[in-house]
Amino acid sequence: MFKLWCTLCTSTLFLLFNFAISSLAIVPTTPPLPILPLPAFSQLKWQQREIIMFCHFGVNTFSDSEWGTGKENPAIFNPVGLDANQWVNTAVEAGISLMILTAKHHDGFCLWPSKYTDHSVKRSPWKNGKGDVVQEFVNAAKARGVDVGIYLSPWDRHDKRYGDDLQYNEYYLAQLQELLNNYGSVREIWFDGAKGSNAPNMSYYFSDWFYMVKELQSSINIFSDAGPDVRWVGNEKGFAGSTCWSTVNRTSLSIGNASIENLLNTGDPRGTDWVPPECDVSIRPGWFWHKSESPKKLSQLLEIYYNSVGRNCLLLLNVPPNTTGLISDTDVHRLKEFRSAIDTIFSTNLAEKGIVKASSQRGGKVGGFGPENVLDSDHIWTYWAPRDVDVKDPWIEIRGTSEMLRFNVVRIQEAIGLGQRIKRHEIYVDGKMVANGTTVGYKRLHRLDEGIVHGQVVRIRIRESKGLPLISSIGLHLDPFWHPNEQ
Ligand code: FUL
Repeated sequence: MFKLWCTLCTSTLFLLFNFAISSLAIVPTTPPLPILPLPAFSQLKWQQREIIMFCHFGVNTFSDSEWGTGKENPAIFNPVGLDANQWVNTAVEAGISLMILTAKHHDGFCLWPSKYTDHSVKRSPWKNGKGDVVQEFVNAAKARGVDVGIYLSPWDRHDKRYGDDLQYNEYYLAQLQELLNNYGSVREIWFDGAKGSNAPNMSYYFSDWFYMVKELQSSINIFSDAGPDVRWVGNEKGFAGSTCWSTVNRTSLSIGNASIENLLNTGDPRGTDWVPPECDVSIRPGWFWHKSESPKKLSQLLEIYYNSVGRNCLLLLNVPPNTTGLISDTDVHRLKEFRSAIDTIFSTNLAEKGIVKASSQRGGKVGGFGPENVLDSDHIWTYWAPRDVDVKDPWIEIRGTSEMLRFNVVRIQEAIGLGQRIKRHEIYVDGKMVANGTTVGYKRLHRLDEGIVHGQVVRIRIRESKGLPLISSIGLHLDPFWHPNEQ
């Protein structure tokens, strides 16, 4: 009897204990609802690459031109020292994870032995016509874990089928199938908008092309003036608009239409499609290598970086191989300098030394959306969110000493996985405004006009946003290369 009584008591206590624990258990606050449209998985991955590399290479490299006529003799193509590993190593050292090769430029010469034309490496002396630059490029990239992208120029100044809509579109689709079926995974395809006078009425069957691309490659992003996955930024200087939305209405875009360049540059806050911009620019004046040209100065590359990556864009930097088939030492050197400058500026976040506070926070201390989330290393899925009612003038600030908080660059990143939201923001140091702007997006960098500032409280005020602002990262950095008075 005593034994039964004891057992009953123990089980009752156990049940009571469990009940108490479960009623005390903290249920984490749920994330806020997204604001549509949202990036697709492959677009989010693309955005986090920040800098990718273009390689313009082909007969133009040997004829010292930018736009070949299509009449080039394939015999001029002879890069005797071609080493795609050297291209890829150069990219890896610059922190680049995706490289895009011009498999065919406007001159129509193919860097792979296409079945559908003889105007290719097949008829060149390089490797006795047995070479395949696309294959060497893909192999080298794979060996170093770098992803590949392909540029296949729609405009073709060589092929006789160009100008006949049916025949040329069939030819173009056949080449797309060769490139996307035979070389493994391709992460970006670049559809150029240029079109020349050799057949001004030629129509490209973009819908057929885009369907075919998506059928053949599951994680690819399609780039063109009009997306669908990545849009052109509207210029070749590497500069996005100071307002730059990843959103736009795809129905307002078309390929090769100069009148939409402003829209491409800024995007549209009311846009119903997520089509973020890519800033293509060359490290040299031309896209192809020319003996007489040299790479841009470090200060110019940094200017481009702040105006592209620092304005919610991806930077597609062209670094063209030379006639030997190598990236020139001057360019390798400049890229190293560029990477090391970016690391010097951004590897130290002075905000980490301070204390972070905000106007309010969603949820409690545990599992909530507190301001401390802006200082961790996840720049997408952990973020500060204010309370639902804190919509009027939410703010977040870093407090420290003025020795600690000495900086000339402010970095703000939105949690774009839940939509791009911020429309207007301001930055104050000890109550004085030092910078302001409109959009933030994945990353917004402000180089301060007045140079280095220091203070005890750095406050970021979100003056206008679509719904609640969600901030995933904040950085205060010291850029030793930034001398505003000398620019
Ligand atoms: C342009 C082309 O005409 C240039 O030659 C270059 O390839 C650039 C990236 O795109 O439209």
